[in-house]
Formats: sequence, structure tokens, C-alpha cells
Amino acid sequence: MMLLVQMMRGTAMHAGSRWSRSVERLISSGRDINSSAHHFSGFGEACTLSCGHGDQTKVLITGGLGQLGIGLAKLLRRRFGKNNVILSDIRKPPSHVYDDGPFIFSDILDFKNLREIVVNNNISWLIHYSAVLSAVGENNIALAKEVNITGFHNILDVATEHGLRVFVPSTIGAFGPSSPRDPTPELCVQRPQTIYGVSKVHAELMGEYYHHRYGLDFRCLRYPGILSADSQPGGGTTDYAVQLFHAALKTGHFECYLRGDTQLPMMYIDDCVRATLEFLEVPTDSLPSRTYNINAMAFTPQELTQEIQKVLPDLKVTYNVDPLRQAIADGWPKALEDSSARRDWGWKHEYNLPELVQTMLALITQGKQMAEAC
Ligand code: VAH
Repeated sequence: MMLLVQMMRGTAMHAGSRWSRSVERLISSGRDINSSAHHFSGFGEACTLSCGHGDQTKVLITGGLGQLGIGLAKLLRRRFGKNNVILSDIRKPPSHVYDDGPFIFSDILDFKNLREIVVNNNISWLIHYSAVLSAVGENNIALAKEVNITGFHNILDVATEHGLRVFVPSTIGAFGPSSPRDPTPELCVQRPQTIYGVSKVHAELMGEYYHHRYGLDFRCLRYPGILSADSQPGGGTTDYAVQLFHAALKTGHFECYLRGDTQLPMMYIDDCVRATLEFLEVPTDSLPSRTYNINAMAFTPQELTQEIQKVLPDLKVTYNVDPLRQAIADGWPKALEDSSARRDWGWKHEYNLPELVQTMLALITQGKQMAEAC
């Protein structure tokens, strides 16, 4: 705890004296920040129990260098063993990624390459994180179609050919302005107005078709906006929430591209990756559905700002609305209804807004201190 206290003091000093008073207030409040930083040591015990008996789950994660891949790989490596989880992407990763476990080049648009990887590495689970997200997709529709539709078809065909368990994330973006919005039920009208949302509805429907037609073990969770401290989101509409935390600690000011009253469903990355693993471990015959909503919290930029100001009261947020991303957000759910996941496979979130704010501020502070120490 003391180390973290010094780290936060150090960051505050860097940001100017008025920030040190804010951070001092946090420290003197005696909040035990460390305990809110989630640990998966429980899987460590499971790993020594199960991995020693030749647990043959071999996982390939595509799009592994995006916001979620590295966090998911960490969790799966604790569960199945470091060398049984292969991270892949078309980009060269930072050097530490090579140290953390197997990393290979994989291009989902190259069916032959994908097939070779699956066969040569005896893959049994395929987690498909490659995607062009909402805002980037609206500015490059051809790329979004190529990656999110053609690439996805390759994934489906390789998974079916080799009898893999395949996970493809969907999103709140799979709903549109004509869907019920608060909350959005699992089964309802889906007429999204982004190429990202259209491609994800296509993925849900095609995955379920392959399940019923060929027996493919297809699984899909509709993710809310995901927040993570040590990885950047990749050009979506919910990215403001992550950017706000970094700005709060760096300069104390953030210009938000959404209106202050724009409520969106959000989730902390640890809940997201844990939900994904728990869902993937359910025996396929025990799942009544293939596609589920999962929900944790929902907030507006104003509500997030107010929660952070409880720790950093001098934080200033101004608004400069981006019409494209505001229009996208205005067509998305305000909250997801997720009772089916809670009933069918015991989904339960652990992070609400206060825990999110404590954890994000603590982890970003730690990250800055470590970067400055190098
Ligand atoms: C986006 N972060 O904003 C992604 C996500 C729920 C939204 O799919 O596009």
C-alpha cells in the first residue's frame, strides 16, 4: 500500500502542486486501493491442479494486440498454462509480449495461413478479437467489411472444419435506434446504423446458423464499452471513458467528444475477460443460447467525471461534440438486460463505478511511475 501511496504522490507532483493536494486527500482517506486491483490468483491454484494432468485446451486469440487480447491471454495462461495460449495479430508486438508467452503472425484474411496455424498448433479454442470498431469503421467501410465479414467467414469455416470451440464478441453496437434502449433485452429488434453493428449482427446470425447446421460450438457475448488501464481502445465510440482517466491524471483537463448526458453501458476489463472465460468453460450442451448480453454498469460522461472528482476534485471536463460519434452513441443501448447470462451460466459482475474509478486511477498511476522509473 505504501508503495502505491508514494507512486500516486509522485504522479501528483508531476502534474503540479494542486494535484498533489487532491492525491493527498485520496491517500489520507485511507481507501485501500490495492485491494480493489483485481487478482486472478484463484486460477493459479486451478492451473496447478488441472494443467498437471495434460489439460489439452490450446487457444488461439486473433487480433491479440487490441484492447482486450493481452488481458485475456494473461487470464487464460494462468488457467491453461503459458504455452497453451497463442496470441496473434498482423502487427509486431512490444518486446514484453514475446516474453509473456507464444505470439505469432496471423492474418484472418488469409484462410490458408489461419488453417496452418490451427493444424500446426493443435488449436481447440479460437477466440476471434480481430475487428474494425464503430467510429473507425464509419470512416473506412471497405476495411470494416473485409475484416468484420470476410475475415469472420474464414474464422467460421476454419473452426467448423476442425471442430473448434469459437468465441466471437458482439457488442452494444449490434442494436440500433429502433431497439428498446433502457434496458435493451437480449432478443429484440436489431437494426444498427453502423457497418460495425451490421457486421456484428451478421456474426451473431451466421455463428448461430453454423451451430444449428454443422454443430459448431459457437459462442458470443455482447460486450459493453470496456475500460482498461494498460491498453488503449481501438477507435470506438466508448473510448472517451478510458481517455478521461489518463487526462485526469496527466493534465487535469479533458475535452469530451460526447454530450455530457450520453449514457452508455460500460464494464471493467477484468469483468469482461473473466466473463469470457467462464462462458467458454460451460459445457456446450448446458447452454440454452449461443449469444448473450452481459452488463455491469452504465454511466454518462458527467457521472464518470463526478466520480473521478471525488478523488481529483480539480478535474475539468469540457465538451466538443463529434457529430459522428454522438450519432452512433444516440442509437446504442443505455443499459443491457443480462438476466439470461446470470441465470444460464452464473454471470455476475464485480466492478461498479466506484470500484472502476479506484482501480483505473491506481493502475494508471502505477503504470506512469513504472514508465518514468525505466
Ligand atoms: C466501440 N469500444 O466503441 C467499442 C465497443 C461497445 C462499444 O464495441 O466501438
